Amino acid sequence: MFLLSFFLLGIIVCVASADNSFRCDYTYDDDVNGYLKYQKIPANWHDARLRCHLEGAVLASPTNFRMKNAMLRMTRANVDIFTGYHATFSKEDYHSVEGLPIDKYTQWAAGEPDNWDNNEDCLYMTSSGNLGDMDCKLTRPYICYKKYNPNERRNQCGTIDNDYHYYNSTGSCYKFHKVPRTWSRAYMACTAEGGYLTIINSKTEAKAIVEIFAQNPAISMVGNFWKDVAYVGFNDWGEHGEYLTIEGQTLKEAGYDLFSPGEPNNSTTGEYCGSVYRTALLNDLWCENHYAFICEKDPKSLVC
Ligand SMILES: [Ca+2]
Ligand SMILES: [Ca+2]
Ligand SMILES: [Ca+2]
Repeated sequence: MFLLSFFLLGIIVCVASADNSFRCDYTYDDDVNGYLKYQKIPANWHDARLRCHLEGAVLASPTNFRMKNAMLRMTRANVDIFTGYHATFSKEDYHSVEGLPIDKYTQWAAGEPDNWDNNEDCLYMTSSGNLGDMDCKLTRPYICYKKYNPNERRNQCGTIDNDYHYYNSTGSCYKFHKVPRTWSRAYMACTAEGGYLTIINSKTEAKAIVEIFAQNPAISMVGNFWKDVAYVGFNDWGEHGEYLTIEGQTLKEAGYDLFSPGEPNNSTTGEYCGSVYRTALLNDLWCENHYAFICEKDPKSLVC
């Protein structure tokens, strides 16, 4: 009996971990050979696409009968959701974000598609499974989809993203993002990955930052942006002077407040966002410009 219980428990644990091998906020659905997540907070289409992408998934589209039904199982009554079908690249040429054309069995909602005011390039799906076109700037809930890949496993940082590396010296994992973003989008990217914009808590952690930069020389980054600086997790809320971490502590309270000489200088037009130089010395920076950034992640936290 004991052995049987143990065996059954083993099966349950196995199934649970298989279900959660991507992220614990996604649900495995055998019908679609992958994981789905209902994003209940409405977003405009471009933000919806980006959030799914940053979570390691894609904005889901009803590309076949099974996918449509799986999506409808998650959709609430009388709520329209955004799909990944769009014509934002070329008017009327609707494709999913994976590049698939609209399923030939698609049923349209009454009067749709009508490209009203010549301003409707994104497709929604009603809770009865019919599609319509709408303004991409409006907001709707949406679903993200991640296809199952047997070669992907969570690493010691609790994510399938192998750009996260564990540092013994700090007990944290870090990812240096070479694709530059604004501070706000950098914040979004780190959060979507289950981490946060790095908070430097000690001189030891500052040393880790120097090492991380060293592994990401300017020449390894593509694009025309300043490559000797990266956004991290502090900000002064558009005031000037009192910097707080994204957890609300002063830099001193957080454990590290060494600015580069002459910084913070609130350079012309205003610098309100936190960054760090290759030296690990801090700097204030223009929030709206695009720079590299460093995410930090607690290895014990699974991506949720
Ligand atoms: Ca319409
Ligand atoms: Ca830290
Ligand atoms: Ca500055």
